[in-house]
Amino acid sequence: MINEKMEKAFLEQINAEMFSEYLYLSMKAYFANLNLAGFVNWMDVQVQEERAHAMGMFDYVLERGGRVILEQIEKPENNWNSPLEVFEAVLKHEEYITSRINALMDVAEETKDRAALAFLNWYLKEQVEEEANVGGILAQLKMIGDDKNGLFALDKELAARTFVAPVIG
Ligand code: OFO
Repeated sequence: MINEKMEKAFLEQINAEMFSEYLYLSMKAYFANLNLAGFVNWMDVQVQEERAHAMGMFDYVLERGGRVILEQIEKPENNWNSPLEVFEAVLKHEEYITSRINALMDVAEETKDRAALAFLNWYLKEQVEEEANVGGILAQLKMIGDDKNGLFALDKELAARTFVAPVIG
């Protein structure tokens, strides 16, 4: 059975993952208005990944005999000045999520919940990947600057991303 402190931390993280989904959905809409189909696709995959992250924890809490109580999801930002600004916000958000996963692992350590610690390892590795992936796109956007052809080439590249349902835990 999951301890109360750990359960609370997981429920807060489920909310944070659902917020991530909501934020990327908002970014997807932003790119749709710019007619950048590849960026739209990239965000769509991101949305699906975030739902999978949330559901991984949702299922885990239930598996450990806990109760899942859902809270309100915060309103996401909906306006940015450029694709570069969006990806700066994505990186900042993912760094924040990484810090939250670390804090969750601190709770697992404090409460000697080794099962939760092992489970959270997957999320920690996922964050390393997410930050690297987003950091790469951000670097490309910085290089592209105001070059429209560069932006369209990157859009084409991002159109190739596909969602693969993760095996969590
Ligand atoms: Fe983007 O990794 Fe979950 O939130």
